[in-house]
Amino acid sequence: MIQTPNKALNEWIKEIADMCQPDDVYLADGSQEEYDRMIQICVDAGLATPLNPAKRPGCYLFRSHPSDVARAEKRTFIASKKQEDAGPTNNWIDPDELKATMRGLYKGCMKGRTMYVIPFSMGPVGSYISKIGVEISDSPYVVINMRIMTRMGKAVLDALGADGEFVRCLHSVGKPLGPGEKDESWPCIPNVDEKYISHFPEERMIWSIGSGYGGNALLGKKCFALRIAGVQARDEGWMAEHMLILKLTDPAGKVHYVCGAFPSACGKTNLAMLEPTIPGWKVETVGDDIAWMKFGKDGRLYAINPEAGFFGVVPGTSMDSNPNAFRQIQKNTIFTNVGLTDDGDVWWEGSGVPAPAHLIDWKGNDWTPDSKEPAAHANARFTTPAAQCEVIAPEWEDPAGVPISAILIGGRRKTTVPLVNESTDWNNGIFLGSIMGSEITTADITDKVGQVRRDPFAMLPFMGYHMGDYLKHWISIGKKTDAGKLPKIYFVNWFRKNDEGKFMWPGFGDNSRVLKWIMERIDGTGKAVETPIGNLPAPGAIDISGLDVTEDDMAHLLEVDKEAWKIEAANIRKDYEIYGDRLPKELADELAKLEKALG
Ligand code: SAT
Ligand code: MN
Repeated sequence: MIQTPNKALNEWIKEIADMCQPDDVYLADGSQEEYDRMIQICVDAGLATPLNPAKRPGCYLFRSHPSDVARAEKRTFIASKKQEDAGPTNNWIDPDELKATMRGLYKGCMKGRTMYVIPFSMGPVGSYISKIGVEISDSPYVVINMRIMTRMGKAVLDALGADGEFVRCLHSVGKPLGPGEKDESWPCIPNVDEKYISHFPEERMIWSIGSGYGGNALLGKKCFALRIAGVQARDEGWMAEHMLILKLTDPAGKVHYVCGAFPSACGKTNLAMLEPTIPGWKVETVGDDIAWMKFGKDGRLYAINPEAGFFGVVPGTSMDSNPNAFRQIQKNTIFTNVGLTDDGDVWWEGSGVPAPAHLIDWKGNDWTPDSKEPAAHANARFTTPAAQCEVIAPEWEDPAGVPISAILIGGRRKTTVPLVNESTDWNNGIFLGSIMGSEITTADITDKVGQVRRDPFAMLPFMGYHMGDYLKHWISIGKKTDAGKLPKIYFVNWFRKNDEGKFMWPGFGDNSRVLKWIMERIDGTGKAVETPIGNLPAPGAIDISGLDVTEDDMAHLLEVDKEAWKIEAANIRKDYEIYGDRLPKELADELAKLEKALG
């Protein structure tokens, strides 16, 4: 059995090996040589295809099992000791019962496979904001991806030392091999109802089986860095949030750092790497998905990106939507579930590159532009090192983190919510965070049209505890420092539509115009008007020079429709019922204030 300097880790490795019965146990060192070897294992097994090095050097394509293409939300469990602590938005199973079930599934599940032990750090190794985890997995795909997405290997083990603490992350694809048997394709448990992605918050432990994909298998990401870290953050007085981090520099060279929480499919990665359309402004990227924030000695909140890579959605990534990501994934990138062209390159819908006459689609079938099915799965992903992003901020790995001036929050709202709205104070900002979400668009469910699927701070799928307690935690964070040192919270909506159903705001690089106003507000020069919902840009305060948006459109984008907000407030009151007596009083007060202001 392998030995590490950490006694608790050694005991855990032995316990898991006894249960899962792998043929081999291997301790990952995080080296390039090891990464190359793991890829070769996948290539030799027929699980990975090397791409043409003249077109995409260092790039590989994986095709997952068609059943195993995204996070399995309904199979994601928060197994807190008490059901009420998981809250109304999570799936709960009693932890003893769940462990008994899963031990049954784990028994012998790694037969015929190697068990990889993967020490990793979320955040720069040794930063006071960082935390260590160890993932045990039987998937070389996981080893490869974890090396890109986290700091992984020997340096982490050294930092862990003899008695350091770590989060236990156990993962298996759930497909043991018989003697001489080989994988014929991506191994997993195809039946979704037999997959488990389980969290034991009190024990800071994650158990996952049956899926090899993304957030189900790369346990450092949503499972640890949001769900388990969320519980740690609550207990330790910091924040683990589903937020991008960007650095904004104005023409005079003044710098602000901004976090942003958006549900999936709202362009978070695009915003993190935005190319401003206003002259002299610059955006650089610190993170595209997760922010961990702690108070610095000066009483401000400092954020780190706990990840080391980007695991982004490929379809729709183009020179128009995200030129930085488009360039970044030209090399040293793992692609999962995109099309393979005949000349050994990859292709996907929304790339801006004309479709080739023939390719092999994500399912491994012949594909032509006449095919009915897309070439790439809608949730196809790239895994790419953050360090090779052309606009990565030089301080993105600063162990001290970066001081946050503003937090953006927002969803996809075609009505009601204006382009940008400044909260009046911290608790008002939390109120706006608690009501964010996207409209239910399935037009045929008529009684739901206009209703909003609330996704507080874009954390709905990533909560490790009771959502009401989470909002309470936000409120308690606001009491830990002077109000003036807290980031200002801005509610944004890039997705407002006009009466003809057309988007009114161009979005993408032009979102820099909204960022500019926000910076001006923080610096005390931006003009605003007070409204019942918050402070909105005064007429003319948003720079629309050179933009094809009329003053009329701007007025519409910045209108506060009182009647619509009255309906919204009534809906919020209904939606708040799920919290029961765990709704923080401060938020009930904010809602009452809004209702009063609307008259
Ligand atoms: O699969 S991940 O959880 O890593 C990405 C996502 O679904 O948001
Ligand atoms: Mn995300």
